[in-house]
Amino acid sequence: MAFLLEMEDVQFKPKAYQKAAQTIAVLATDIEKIYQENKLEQIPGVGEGIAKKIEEFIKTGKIKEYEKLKKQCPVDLENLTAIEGLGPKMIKILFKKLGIKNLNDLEKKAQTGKIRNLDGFGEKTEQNILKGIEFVRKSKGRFLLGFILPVIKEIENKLNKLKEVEQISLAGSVRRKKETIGDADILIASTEPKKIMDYFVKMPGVIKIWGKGKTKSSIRLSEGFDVDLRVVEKKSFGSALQYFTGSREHNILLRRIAIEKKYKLNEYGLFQGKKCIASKTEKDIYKKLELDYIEPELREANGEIEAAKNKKLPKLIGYNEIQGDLHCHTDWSDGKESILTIAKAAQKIGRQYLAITDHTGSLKIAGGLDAKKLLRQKKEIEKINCKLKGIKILSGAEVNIKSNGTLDINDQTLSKLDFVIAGVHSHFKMSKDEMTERILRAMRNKNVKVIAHPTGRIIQKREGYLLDLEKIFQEAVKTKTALEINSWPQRLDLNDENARKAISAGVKLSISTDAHSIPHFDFLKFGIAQARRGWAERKDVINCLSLEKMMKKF
Ligand code: DGT
Ligand code: CA
Ligand code: CA
Repeated sequence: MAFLLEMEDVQFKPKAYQKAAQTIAVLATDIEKIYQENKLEQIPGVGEGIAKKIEEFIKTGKIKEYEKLKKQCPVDLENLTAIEGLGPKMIKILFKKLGIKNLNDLEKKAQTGKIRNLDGFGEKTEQNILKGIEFVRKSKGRFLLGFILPVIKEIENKLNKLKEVEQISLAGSVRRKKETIGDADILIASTEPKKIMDYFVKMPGVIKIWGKGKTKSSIRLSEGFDVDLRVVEKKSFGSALQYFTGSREHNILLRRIAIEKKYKLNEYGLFQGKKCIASKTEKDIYKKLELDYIEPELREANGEIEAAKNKKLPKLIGYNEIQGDLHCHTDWSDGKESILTIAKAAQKIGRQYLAITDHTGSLKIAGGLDAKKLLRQKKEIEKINCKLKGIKILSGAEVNIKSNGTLDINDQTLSKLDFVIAGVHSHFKMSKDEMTERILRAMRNKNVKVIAHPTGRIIQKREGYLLDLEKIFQEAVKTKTALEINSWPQRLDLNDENARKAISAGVKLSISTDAHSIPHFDFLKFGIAQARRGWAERKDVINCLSLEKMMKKF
């Protein structure tokens, strides 16, 4: 509705629908239940008008106004709006002037140079559209780990309650914690596979059964992704887990090592002739191959087998080693909760410290703070620190790096804050040299302790800006600026590969959540997973340190 109304140039309503949609999407309770209790209008952002629409949808499965609007502009909104920089108003112009309804139409018109002549488009926009199409196509069919993991964990829990299940584990790319997932894989050990498969294919949420057998079944969930389930005997659980965790490339290298030793390795075990010499646990298998145990996050055929052979594997940072969070927002800018509320939540999950880093001045949509407000916030934080025990709240800011590399808050103010991070939030399309210079300059500001989401990429949405990362790493070491691994499932920036390069250049990382509300603290595990995939150890991460040590070093 928001998109369609915006196309019709309706004022205010699109924003209202968008806000309501965002709230509804993350409701903990089923909206039908809320409707039955007559409490729709208690949902934040849902007024009388939108409540009526929700009621209409629950009763009839349709919304008349939506159908009507859709007829006026029958385009594939979902895919067209997925293209970075293409908003509803532009999509309407493309439809009215060129009859573009979907990605294929769009591609054809862009390739033949038809778009550049439209008012307000130009050749550059046309090029960007073509890039955007390619990007959307490439990411099709894969899903964010952050989207899959909660759903698949719930299924794992349900299956685990069946009495026939002796052992269970997630496998495949979900277990390796890749940022995007093709399908989810689950492995079970049991002597009664049939009962498990019967249950699996009939679970609520299953919309398609691709196959059902004794050892393997495959389904699609209403969320749109597929789940493969394999059931094996307990005695080969370890070898099956190793096999189905992958990656394929890692397995190929591992089998090669087995062959060198005159063994045979498959999902049933490691064999010497006909004799099985390891199969119960993964550890047994790696050990018999004279390798140190390799954590799933490292199994990408990126040198981990060589390192395991030479006892040179990193001792990966653990999922419980982060002491403090160095990036979060409150209702002073675009966050949801007050400082006190979010601070208490951080304390409850065991954080020793939390930096409040609200947006600043020039980021108007995010309700950015100016210098005066920042200092007022600092005072407020001092008061809160007196009230709270066991956690220290740091006053900070997420300042904007302007296109010339200066910051949008003066140095004098910044020097009064405890912890300043800086990020690029505008003018993404600069040349590589300019963008690199821009960030280098920000790092040279001695108040800046961390560069937030350093490459600016959004998974499946936009590529990072052009950047000479080598130079960024060198300057980060020189100026003692940490680089962030932002834990948002769509960001995970730095990514695994860049984190690994950064670490080997001697750069320190900050793994933080960028929480805009309390549930976002849960994202931390995705940031840590990405760091582990980047071979990060505890010592590489500044917020594994106690507050005193961290502040002394940075
Ligand atoms: P995905 O689903 O695209 O995110 O990636 P994976 O790694 O989960 O791949 P998937 O689901 O096709 O298979 C899960 C694992 O099972 C894979 O990592 C390795 C193993 N595997 C599956 N099929 C084969 C195969 O044909 N050959 C080998 N060597 N391994 C396989
Ligand atoms: Ca998979
Ligand atoms: Ca699979």
